[in-house]
Amino acid sequence: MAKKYFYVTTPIYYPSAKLHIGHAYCTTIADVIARYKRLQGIETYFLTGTDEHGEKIQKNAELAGVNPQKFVDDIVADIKKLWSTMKISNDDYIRTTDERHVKVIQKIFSKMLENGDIYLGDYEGWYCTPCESFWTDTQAGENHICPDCGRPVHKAKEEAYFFRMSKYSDRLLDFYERHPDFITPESRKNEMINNFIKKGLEDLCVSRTTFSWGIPVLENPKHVVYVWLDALFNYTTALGYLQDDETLFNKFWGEDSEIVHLIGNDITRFHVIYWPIFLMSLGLRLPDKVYVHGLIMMKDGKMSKSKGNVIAPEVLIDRYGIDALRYYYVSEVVFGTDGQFTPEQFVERVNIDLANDFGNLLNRTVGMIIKYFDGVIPEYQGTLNELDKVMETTGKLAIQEYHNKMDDLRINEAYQAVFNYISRANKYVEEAKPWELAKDPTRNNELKSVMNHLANALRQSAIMLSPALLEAPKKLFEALGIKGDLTEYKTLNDFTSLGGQHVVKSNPLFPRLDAKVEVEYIKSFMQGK
Ligand code: ME8
Repeated sequence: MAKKYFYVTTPIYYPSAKLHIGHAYCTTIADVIARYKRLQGIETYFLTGTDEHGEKIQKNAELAGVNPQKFVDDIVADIKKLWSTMKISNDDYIRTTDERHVKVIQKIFSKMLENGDIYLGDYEGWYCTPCESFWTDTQAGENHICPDCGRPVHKAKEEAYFFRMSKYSDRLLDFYERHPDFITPESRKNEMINNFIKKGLEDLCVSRTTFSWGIPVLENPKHVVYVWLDALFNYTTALGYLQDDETLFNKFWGEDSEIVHLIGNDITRFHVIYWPIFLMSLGLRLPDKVYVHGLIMMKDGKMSKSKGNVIAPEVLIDRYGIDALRYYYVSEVVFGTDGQFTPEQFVERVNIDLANDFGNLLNRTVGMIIKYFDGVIPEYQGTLNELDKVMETTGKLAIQEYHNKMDDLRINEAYQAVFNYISRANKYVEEAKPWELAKDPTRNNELKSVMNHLANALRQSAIMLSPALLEAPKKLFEALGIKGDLTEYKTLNDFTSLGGQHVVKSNPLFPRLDAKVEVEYIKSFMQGK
């Protein structure tokens, strides 16, 4: 049974550089899920934020010649601006440098010290004095060289805190067994069990003394808390955990809440091994699902600054609008497996699905209603013939499939179902041939029926598209003269009550793009410009 509340999170991103279309993908999918749940009347909380501590940020700040706080403040301002431009509907934005977070992490660390899960020991590794960094055997390699600066490293020992991971291995495996959907897709689970848990979990070093940009351990402030222990708890501190007001925490981290963490496959281990174990240590409930999405790759592999193949979301939004990018995300990337961004496919999605199939269906429907019925949508006539029946059955099935897939978080398949409905509606026009019906006054009711079914299919598609597309569905409602709010979700299954609205001729929802010009345009931003 569906739970009363829904809590969805994105990873908190490192503010070490500007975000790219990969980060925006994850945040957009979380946004689509949150909007969908809200439409269904489920009280939803959507969190995103930034992971601001650690050696890398400290070093980047040094390179930029500013203090770390100023460094992250500037990037975070950019990130918040991006989410606002993209109309991301997050309910809160957590920063690990927020005082509310810092204090809670210190309390958590103390609790874990008290319950014996964290103990003080020695960390042994290969140390690079100029870089002040420890490296493992593998990192230092056979020649014992610092992987960062290439200078020789030496064996060194240092006091550090450790977390007793091994104590929880059996409980974790038992939890996986009892919650088969915890890690989705399932392939990720087997990977984790075989590669990490079965090999035996080693105690985890959870403090550092080689740099200072982190949360100091209260009991021993020369240590700062390991970034992942610090970062993972953002999901609970943002809700008020261990703070004066725990109302949100009790609601959205309580048993009545469905908790979903959306992450990329680069950080699975932290979320499905460390995170549940940390929660067990504090006696807190575990999330329902860690949904591991695939990464957006470029033709030449991962996006990276040095390759010059990073593309910023703003480039696409400024030129094509947020709906085009959001649609690309929900349609082109198969949820759960890696996808590849190519300018050709981006332009094709806009042209074929949005401009041709969707925009054009609206355009021709409005045009015909104006031509044949003076712009007034005819009332529902019943299912007059086989074609009408097929349209309605297709609609019912599409709505059902959309819900099934959305509930399963198979977002691209859910939107495929909507676009199949739209394609069917285009085919219905060809088959019903309204232009011929219009020539025969005895068939006027059939013509009315076709127009009513088309307008309704568009109305229903707009509602289903509305968690993903933020502008086009509204414009579609205006064009069809529908006053109702798109969030009146209960009308989704309604096939009979549309009629009497005045349609309005408007600009195309999505102008067709000149593929050659636009592919070149996007490419010009992919060459590290
Ligand atoms: O790992 N395609 O932060 P991060 C799709 N701070 N998604 C991508 C992507 C791509 N090419 N590149 C990044 C961290 N992402 C930690 C997280 S959480 C407690 C701490 C998305 O800035 C994807 O969701 O490296 C990935 O898991 C996340 O950004 C990593 O962001």
